[in-house]
Amino acid sequence: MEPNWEEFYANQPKPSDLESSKKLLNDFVERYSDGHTRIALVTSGGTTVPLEHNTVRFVDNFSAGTRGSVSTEYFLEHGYAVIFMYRIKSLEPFSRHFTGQKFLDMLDLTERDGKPQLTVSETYSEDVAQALIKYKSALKQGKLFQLSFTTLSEYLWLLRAASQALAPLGKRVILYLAAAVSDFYVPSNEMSVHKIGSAVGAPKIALHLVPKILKPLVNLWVPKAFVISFKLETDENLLISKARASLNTYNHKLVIANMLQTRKQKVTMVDKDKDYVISLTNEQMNRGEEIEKYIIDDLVKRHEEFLSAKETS
Ligand code: PAZ
Repeated sequence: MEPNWEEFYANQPKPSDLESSKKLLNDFVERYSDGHTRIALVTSGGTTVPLEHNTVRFVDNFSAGTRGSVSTEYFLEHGYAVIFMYRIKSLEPFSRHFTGQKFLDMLDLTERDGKPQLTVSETYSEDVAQALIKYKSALKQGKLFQLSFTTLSEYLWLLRAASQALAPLGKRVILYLAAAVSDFYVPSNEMSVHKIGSAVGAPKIALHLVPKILKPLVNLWVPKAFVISFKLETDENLLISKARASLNTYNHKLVIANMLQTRKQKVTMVDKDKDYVISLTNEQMNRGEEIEKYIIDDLVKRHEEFLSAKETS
């Protein structure tokens, strides 16, 4: 049986800084009560599920935060203001371009008046400058606000707070739920307080189902927003049917379906009436093109249509 989301929330520990995050969210949203700027809430990266209260071990997943961080850059290019809700230490917009590099290899030292002077190494300076210009410009215009989470419960509390803060902006809001959120968790009252020991043998840990948060999100928290969820599968035969089932159950606008193995090259956009593929050729991949550019181009058009459509109710 599906667990009740209200009971579930009541038993999830609140992040200690939730109230200050809510204040920052409200301040950000307030800036866009101008009636025209479009706003995207992008969730990104994976959630952890702690196995102990004093957490040494946790269940995690593969998500690197590529989808969310790249998409954020393209939303900003289209003039959107973005709340980027991301897993700590996963990829972030703009700095993601340098994540594969060794930080110290990107720097050079010179000397002036006998003192060491730090510069960006010539190999990287053009790319760093480009990324920095865009990042600083987004911050200066107040268009990018970042919020971070690690655990499933932190994610869920922040998602609810962000959705509720955005609700007054109605149809101008896109929720782009790209984070890989755990479907399972260990309830607080079943969790070991201290590090699970091995002296008594292998532990038996029962994972419980997390309720589907899309339900209250779509129906109660942001009923007017353009909500997009993602569906990840490893078995191609299930992908589209599961995406469609999710749409029919939660009644949101769109599911972006992707396979673990090919997620950087191909996605399927699934709505109530149709589905279509967005993909990159091998040549585009080799040129370093990013599928998120095409996903966001498509979404911006769809959001535009959604905004100009007459209310039916
Ligand atoms: O973060 P990433 O770029 O490595 O992966 C992106 C993704 C596969 C997590 C995302 O596209 C997605 O499908 N998110 C939802 C996953 C889910 O079905 O829970």
